[in-house]
Amino acid sequence: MSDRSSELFARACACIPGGVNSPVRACHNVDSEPLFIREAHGSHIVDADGRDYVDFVLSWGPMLLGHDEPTVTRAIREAAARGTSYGAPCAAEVELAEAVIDAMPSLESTRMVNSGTEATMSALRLARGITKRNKVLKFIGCYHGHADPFLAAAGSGVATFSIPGTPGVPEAVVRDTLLAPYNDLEAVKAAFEAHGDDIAAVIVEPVAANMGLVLPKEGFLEGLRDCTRNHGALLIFDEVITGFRAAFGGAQARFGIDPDLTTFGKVIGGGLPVGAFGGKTTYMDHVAPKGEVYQAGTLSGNPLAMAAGLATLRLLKMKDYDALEAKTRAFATQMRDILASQGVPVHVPTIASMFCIFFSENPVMNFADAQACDHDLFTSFYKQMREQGIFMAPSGFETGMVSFAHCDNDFEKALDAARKVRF
Ligand code: KE4
Repeated sequence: MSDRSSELFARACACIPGGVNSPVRACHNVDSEPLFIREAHGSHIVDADGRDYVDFVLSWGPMLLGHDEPTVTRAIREAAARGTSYGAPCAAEVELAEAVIDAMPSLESTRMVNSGTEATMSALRLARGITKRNKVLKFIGCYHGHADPFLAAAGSGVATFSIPGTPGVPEAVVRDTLLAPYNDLEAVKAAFEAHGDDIAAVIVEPVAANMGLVLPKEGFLEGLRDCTRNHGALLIFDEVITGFRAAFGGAQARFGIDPDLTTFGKVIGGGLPVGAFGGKTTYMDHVAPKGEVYQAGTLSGNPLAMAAGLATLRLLKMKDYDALEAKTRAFATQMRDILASQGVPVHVPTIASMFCIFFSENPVMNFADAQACDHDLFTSFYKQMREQGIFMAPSGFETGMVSFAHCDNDFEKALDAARKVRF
């Protein structure tokens, strides 16, 4: 544990709950204290003691171009020189909306918000407002931000009503939240058989990245599309992570699915607070002030955030996603081989620029499988990698991220570190 980070963490714990502004950063899942970061450039971050790390967290997704990308940083500086917030529309809001719509096959209209949570919360309200139905079906282990309806834990049985996933969420709120195991179409069909006429929406991470990385089974996403269409429910793709990362056009382009609504975050802000929800105008025209479904935000469309997002998307549009996927796949394969050679059970799923390390005999297809992994082994792996200058997501239920700034030396350093890990 570095000295300056320890000192800052002690101070932070005296004035911020748990010493962090978002729980996962506290590193409780890996029995560690958080590193405090001083700066970040490209594929590297530097902690408060000046120690350098290869970064495979990338701020949980936004930094797909790498940190401190010169064009993005310049765009933010230039926007800041024109004032930081107007409370009135500006051209950059239009340009970013046009860029998101241009990239995403299903979008005709989009509304900017300030986080992924706001995006999914607003998309659910919109779906309920349009359909006049109350229930939402989500998948166990998928995370859609911390709005009450999504903080539901599985009750008994499959695809049944939920119980509050945390204190503070009223039972009344999650009474309308149905849960099913990810990749389990039969459970979804059962839910629609039982409640189909009151299900407003199904919300799904088209590639699940909050239970570790779990890929959709063949036909799963297509099945959701058919089921929702047949029962008059909306299909919401939560692309907060996969948007602009699974492909430039997101998972919807990669898998050829046409969701009714899509939510975004992370990458579209280039590291500044931006979220968005969007879809066909037939749905989005219900959003106030055009329609009657209320949604608002003081800093929505903030000019600095728009400038960062716009510069980011313009650069990403020119990037070679296939090359990045090939690099990530090669890295994940070598990582798996190295860990397997040490006699531990390991699976390293990967897609696009994402990967994760499951210490498990069996493939992971849902949250129950992810829970059954050996998380003690993950903790030991995390600590030893961090000691060697490799910054990984501090939980076996998160996903590793690679940026366009990662170079062969970064991958080699991480693989070398893995060779030195002892279980
Ligand atoms: P935010 O409100 O944190 O911007 O986005 C919520 C969200 C929505 N949907 C998906 C698929 C997400 O992954 C997230 C947030 N992701 C987590 C990391 N897996 C954020 C990290 C954190 O909570 O600090």
